Amino acid sequence: MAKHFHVNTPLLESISMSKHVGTTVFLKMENSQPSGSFKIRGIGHLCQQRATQSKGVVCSSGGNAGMAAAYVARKMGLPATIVVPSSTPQLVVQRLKDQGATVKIVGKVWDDANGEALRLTETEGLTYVPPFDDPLLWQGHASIITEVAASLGPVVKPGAVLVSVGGGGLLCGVIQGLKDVGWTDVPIIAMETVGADCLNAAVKAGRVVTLDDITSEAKCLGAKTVCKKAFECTQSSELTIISELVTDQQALHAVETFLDEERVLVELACGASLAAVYSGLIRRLQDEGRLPTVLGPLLVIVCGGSSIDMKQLANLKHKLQT
Ligand code: PLV
Repeated sequence: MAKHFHVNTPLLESISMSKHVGTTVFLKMENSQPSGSFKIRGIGHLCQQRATQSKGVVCSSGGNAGMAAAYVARKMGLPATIVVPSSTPQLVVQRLKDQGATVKIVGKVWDDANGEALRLTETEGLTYVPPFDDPLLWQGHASIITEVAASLGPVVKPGAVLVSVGGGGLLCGVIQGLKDVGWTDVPIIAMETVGADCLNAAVKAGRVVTLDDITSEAKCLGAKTVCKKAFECTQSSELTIISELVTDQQALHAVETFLDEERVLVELACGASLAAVYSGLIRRLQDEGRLPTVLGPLLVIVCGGSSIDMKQLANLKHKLQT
């Protein structure tokens, strides 16, 4: 079997983003993974550890974890069942089917779909592939940071890392990676959209809370409850994690600006991170003294995502303007 399923993605310097933020910006292009997002790192690793003897995998997903599970299962010669909520766009359902997966649409949000995936694990004896809450996923995602460290070399260290947060798996992986390479003094800016803000709500409440509903259009950030580990990391003094929100409109504007300036189309979940650059949030954090005024290179994890094409972009524009 292959050593791993993900590829070593490009680390690109963005001149236009650097102009926006006033410091060098490096983009870790996870959109160029074979499954369209970073998810393949953790899910590939988890399946290699857990699914080699499996009769098939089942994954609950907002879309991208499912894309990764379907891709990995196909490469491993295993059947994949992907359970998605009804909010998942048809284009993702089709892309999952094109990967050879069986798709089940259950419930309104990811939490509902997850209930069905857990049920199938029990009744069908399938291997459960969680989208964000498992140490094996975090270990796999941590390779993002080890690759960045290898690309930057020993003398360059990021001033901060920008990540999007859904259920918190990517965040936990980035934390793990920063620890692995000894960059624990690098602050993380954890971005969510208003209405898919389970980490921010937990930070404000001082405990893990469950959102009533997901009202953001960034459905791939739409877990109602953040994983315990991600919340605990925000409470620990080992690393600095700054939890921030943008609106769907800001995330959409970021997706469009990124398309114009970098010629790359990513979904709204990723736009949440990019918006921190384009909306002036980084500069505000510097003004507030929460980030240093003289900031080292900003590392943006371009998490990617398959829930987007020109038609979907137009739909989102229409929805978010009214
Ligand atoms: N998406 C998960 C969870 O959805 C999924 O099933 O695909 N950026 C993109 C493009 C994503 O797809 C996701 C997660 C994230 C960021 C956030 O990652 P997380 O969940 O590990 O914090 C409900």
